Amino acid sequence: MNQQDKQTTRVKEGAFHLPGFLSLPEQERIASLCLELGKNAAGFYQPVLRSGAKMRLRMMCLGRHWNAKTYNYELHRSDVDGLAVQPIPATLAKLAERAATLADFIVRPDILLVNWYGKDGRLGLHQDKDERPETLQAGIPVVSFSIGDTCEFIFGGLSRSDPRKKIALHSGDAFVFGGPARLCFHGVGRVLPQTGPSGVWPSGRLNLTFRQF
Ligand code: MD3
Ligand code: FE
Repeated sequence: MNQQDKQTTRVKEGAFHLPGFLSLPEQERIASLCLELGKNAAGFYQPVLRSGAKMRLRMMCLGRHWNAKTYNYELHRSDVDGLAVQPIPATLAKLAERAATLADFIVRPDILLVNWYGKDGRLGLHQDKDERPETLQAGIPVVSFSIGDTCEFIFGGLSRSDPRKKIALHSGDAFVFGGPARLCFHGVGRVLPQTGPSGVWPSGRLNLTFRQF
């Protein structure tokens, strides 16, 4: 079965779920690339928020670094170790552009946040609004790839108190959030241990979010 035969589910206006977008070989390739980059000096770290709370995940930013203290993007990791960020591999950016196209969006990703959730990994309800105002206003999408263990993805509306839905994100799934859904609240609930394809990711869940600054 090729990608043309797979479905693109519109979850709400501007929000698209592409189950099985990544083939198993693509997942393996992305996983090993992220593992390699993650071992470098400017690799994975555990972000500490301005509240002093540690985020319940390991993060690695490519292209630009998301500063967990200021919520700004920068070229050096000034809240971590001052190291320069590593570039986004062009092959990965191209894959994200292809996913966006299937949802009728155009994006040129220049930021890639790689999140590694362990078995107790979580990400509280939030909006992604630290990119340029022009990007947000134009509704240029965020593209996400999930690899490894399944998680419970939570997404709501434009207000924190809006009703939420839960969707299971499986290894190989892509999600595209743009247009009127670009500023929807979302988060990650439970990660379901040992649910990923064997031998692809060491443990837990890997998530890649491609963004345009
Ligand atoms: C909805 N990551 O890195 S990906 C994040 O699974 C983030 O690691 C989650 O939220 C994760 O900021 C969710 C799906 C996703 C990504 C971006 C969005 C959903 C989104 C942007 C706007 C609305
Ligand atoms: Fe987010």
